[in-house]
Amino acid sequence: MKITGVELRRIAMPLVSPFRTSFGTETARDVLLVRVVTPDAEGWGECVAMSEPLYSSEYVDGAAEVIRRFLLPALPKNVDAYGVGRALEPVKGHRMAKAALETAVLDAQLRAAGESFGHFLGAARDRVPCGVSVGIMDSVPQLLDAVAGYVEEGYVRIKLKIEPGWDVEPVRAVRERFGDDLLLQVDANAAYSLTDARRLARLDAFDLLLIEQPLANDDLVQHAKLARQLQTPICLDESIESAEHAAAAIALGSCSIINIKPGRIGGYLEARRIHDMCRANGVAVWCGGMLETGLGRAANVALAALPGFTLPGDTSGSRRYFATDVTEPFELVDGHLEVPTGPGLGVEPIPSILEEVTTATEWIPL
Ligand code: NPG
Repeated sequence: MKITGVELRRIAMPLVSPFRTSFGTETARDVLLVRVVTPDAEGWGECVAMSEPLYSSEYVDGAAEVIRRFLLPALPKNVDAYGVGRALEPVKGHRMAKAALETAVLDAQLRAAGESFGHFLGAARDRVPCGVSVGIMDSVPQLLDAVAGYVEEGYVRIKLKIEPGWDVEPVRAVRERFGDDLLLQVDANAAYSLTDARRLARLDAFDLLLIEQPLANDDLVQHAKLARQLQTPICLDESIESAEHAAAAIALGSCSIINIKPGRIGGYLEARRIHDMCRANGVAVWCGGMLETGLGRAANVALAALPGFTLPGDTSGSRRYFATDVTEPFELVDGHLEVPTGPGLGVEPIPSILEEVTTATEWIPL
């Protein structure tokens, strides 16, 4: 496939409410979109990097810079999605930037071939069950109201963000109010250390599906030690940046579940590799989210339909985050989202909305 050029587009997407995690509060998404243009089709990739390097070392200005300065010049004249990964290998790290570019190339390639992401990746179902991630709140009553709203909307699983000082009490309150049948899990975004093991073990009383990323990103050995002190299964997110990390974490006993975020690990091809490896090892996976617009969400929903995704993901409806999405909104039906079936991502940005939210564009001929 010959690429004519690439557009880097920045859009500003206000969130419907502030989203607080242990590492910061997001009130708007500053999103970098990559549009790859070929003679036959165009493709979109959404970069999941945040404005600041607080979740991981990547951030959106850095991702744009690395794409324009190092990734695009490394692309061969003729390339498909598999070739993108190979061509970008000499550039270390920057997986969020690489994922956005590879996804845009894959989308263009699939649109030209008339094949959907779901079909290409190996989706085994036409809709996926959806969970929702609930931020840290100022008070427990406020949290209970928020969770009640999501349960009402039909979400089949609730994930509570936790941090030291906001863990046992909110979890207890949600469990007491919504009962034992609610699928419930927590996410610490690396906010604890191994010395907190006894506090974290108090969460065992609440029959959680999992505790996500309790310790620092590079603490695989410490996670393995913690796993032996908890009954609640450990799930890793930030720690897993590649299939190699996933294999190491499984071998060490650092986790028994993995959150696969394609943006974090370099794209959907690597996501499928991790899925295949976990499935072969009996490790459950689920699809995480990074507050994506409909473009990123479409690809995540397709991935979440693979057979090894046995736990509900953070694949929420558009309105969980945005009053107006850039695509037709994803809407929950009976707690599920439908896997798009059209060519490529199966969704398009709506031109008038895209124009309205755009803050900058840059055309880079190849
Ligand atoms: O539903 O898209 C979503 C967000 C789910 O909680 C969510 N994402 O740590 O998993 C996470 C978290 C996150 C959000 C991480 C923003 C980084 C930035």
